[in-house]
Amino acid sequence: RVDVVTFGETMGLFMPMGGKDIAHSTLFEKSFGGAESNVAIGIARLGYTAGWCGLLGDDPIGRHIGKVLRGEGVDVSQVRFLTDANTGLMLRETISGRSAVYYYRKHSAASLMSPADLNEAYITNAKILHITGITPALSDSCHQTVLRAVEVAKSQQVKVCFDPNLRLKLWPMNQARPILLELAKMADYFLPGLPELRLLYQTDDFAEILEHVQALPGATIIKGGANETYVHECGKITVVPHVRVERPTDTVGAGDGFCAGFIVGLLKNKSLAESAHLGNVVGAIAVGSPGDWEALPTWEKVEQALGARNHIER
Ligand code: KDG
Repeated sequence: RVDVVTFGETMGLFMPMGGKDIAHSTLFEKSFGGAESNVAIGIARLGYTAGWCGLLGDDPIGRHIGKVLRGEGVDVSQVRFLTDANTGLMLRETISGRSAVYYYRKHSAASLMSPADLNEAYITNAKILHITGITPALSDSCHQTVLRAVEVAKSQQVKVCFDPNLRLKLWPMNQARPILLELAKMADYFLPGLPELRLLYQTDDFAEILEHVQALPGATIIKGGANETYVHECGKITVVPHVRVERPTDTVGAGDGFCAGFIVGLLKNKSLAESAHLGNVVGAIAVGSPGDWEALPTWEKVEQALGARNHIER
């Protein structure tokens, strides 16, 4: 049994080296990424157990992903490797601080996931199920898998964390909106960014956004406000200050770092505001190197950042 179960698509990631664009680079750094496996790695590094479930292609990238996740301490006992579908890929370039992602993931192994792939006891034995809005965008069977996983979790009081992770390159807003809003209503902890809420509720008016959030049955933690994180629980809003990062290297994965830190806060029985602060600390450390998950901290690093432990160089 693991503390946290999550599932979704993890893809090979190729990034041009030396600050070049994809078209002109001849050298690429190879990694991999997937919002849910990034969160699982983050949780494992912080000292808790996380299981990532998903389908990978039985190909060099898929096998590499499986090995590295296992090496990071993520439980991959529920992962299956398909011989008749490939692991998805993505390319990412960052030019003048702006990233652009190109997906090669249609009909990937992960998109074939269906409710039959879920080990329901694995979910009900966990404390938290973490899902994202990327998975329902992949295929109808993936959407059904997310709904079934939530239903299974809720039947046994397993808490559900939901990060909408809106990806407009995967589906148009009018298709995404009803599905993401339905999942937001089912979640115990809804973890959107402010720009996502503007698009979901079709308003830039912050007061109006808060009204929508207050109507949700669970708690909402709004990451990425102008300078702060907003925590809504039972009608009460708490403001948690951001953790400043002077020069981020790669901001992709910051939200996943936030989720990992926040979930670990919950597992440590911290308050929602304290958990959100932990999320901010982990997210701020996560942006320190290229790649989605490589810079995610250990608990020791978090303690250093919180000033609770000194860094001894040698
Ligand atoms: O949050 C980072 C993710 O966006 C990245 O790992 C890729 O999962 C991914 C996706 O579908 O965009």
